[in-house]
Amino acid sequence: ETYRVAIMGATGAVGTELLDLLAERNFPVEELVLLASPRSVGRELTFKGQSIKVQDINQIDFSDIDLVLASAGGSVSKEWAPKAAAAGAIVVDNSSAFRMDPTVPLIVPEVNPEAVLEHKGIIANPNCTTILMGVALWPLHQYQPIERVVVSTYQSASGAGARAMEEVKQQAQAILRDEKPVTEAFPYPLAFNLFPHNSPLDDRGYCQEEMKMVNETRKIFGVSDLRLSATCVRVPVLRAHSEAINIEFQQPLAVAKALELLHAAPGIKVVEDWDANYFPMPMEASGQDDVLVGRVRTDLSHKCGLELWLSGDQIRKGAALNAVQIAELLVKKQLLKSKTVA
Ligand code: A2P
Ligand code: 11C
Repeated sequence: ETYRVAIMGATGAVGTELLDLLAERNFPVEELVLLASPRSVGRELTFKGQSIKVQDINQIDFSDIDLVLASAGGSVSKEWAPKAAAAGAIVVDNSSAFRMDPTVPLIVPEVNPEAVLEHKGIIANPNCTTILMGVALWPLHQYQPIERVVVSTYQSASGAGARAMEEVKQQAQAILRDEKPVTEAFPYPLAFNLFPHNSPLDDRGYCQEEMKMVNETRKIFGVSDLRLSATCVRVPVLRAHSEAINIEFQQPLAVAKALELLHAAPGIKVVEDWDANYFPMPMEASGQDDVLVGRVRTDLSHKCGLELWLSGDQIRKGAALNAVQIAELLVKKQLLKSKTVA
């Protein structure tokens, strides 16, 4: 069975990666429909050597589409995902619009694949930092339940989209020429700088990105009172996010056991060479499917604590790859139906 697939936001950083992943993983595509804003209409993108024109989302009849992979931002998803689902398509939505909706499954396939059975037309893809952390914590949590997590993130420009990645490169060039860096996508210069994630702050002082890590992880893990505190920071890295994670378990977990669990877990590559001081780096994580995890050590301040460090490709596992894996799960569970098959 092959499917009519639409990519919403096909011209963006995640959209173009979705296109590559569908080809690379040989997803059973019958027809690929590329959607973006009216700005991009007529642009051509390549899928398996074939050139496809980008169409205006306003001109599309979703009743012909089986699967929508959406990555055009929250407001576009809020408007279009329910319409596409009402027309009988299944929407895997990369935006934050529906993640905390109790009727919408929020899925990391390595963690809670069974949630796919509950879908009612829309499935949410978690925030990138949540996905990367979830992949690393879940195998440990299943063996030794987690009591509390404290995480600090080092987030690349790619999390803010294609234009933001371009902006950092231009800022770096401007600074090297002793010129003033231009800021449009970001509120402050990011090249040769860093700043706390600039999503809106709540009255306790946490930004939205930090609360996504708290609330989404609770939902995905099915632990509604999981104790987690995050500090999210944007760093001048082009692609791939990193995270320093302090985990307090209910009982002590030996480093050797944690490493054994991480080695055996899907979606993880353990990267550590202590003699060489070599651990996960965003530059090496870029383009890889696995989350790179290393520097696993006992927290010297707590007998039930472990410290670890990870880097993962924000555009791949943090967004596009996770969405395609959800689509593959739908196919595997025979939940995706082709409308063209009688
Ligand atoms: P466009 O390139 O036409 O602006 P990124 O996250 O890299 O910034 O990408 C955002 C994606 O969402 C792009 O493909 C962008 O298309 C698309 N997009 C943004 N606004 C809209 C809109 N109002 N309707 C449809 N697609 C949109
Ligand atoms: C960032 N995680 O790196 C954000 C971008 O909820 O999907 C994606 C926001 C989201 O800034």
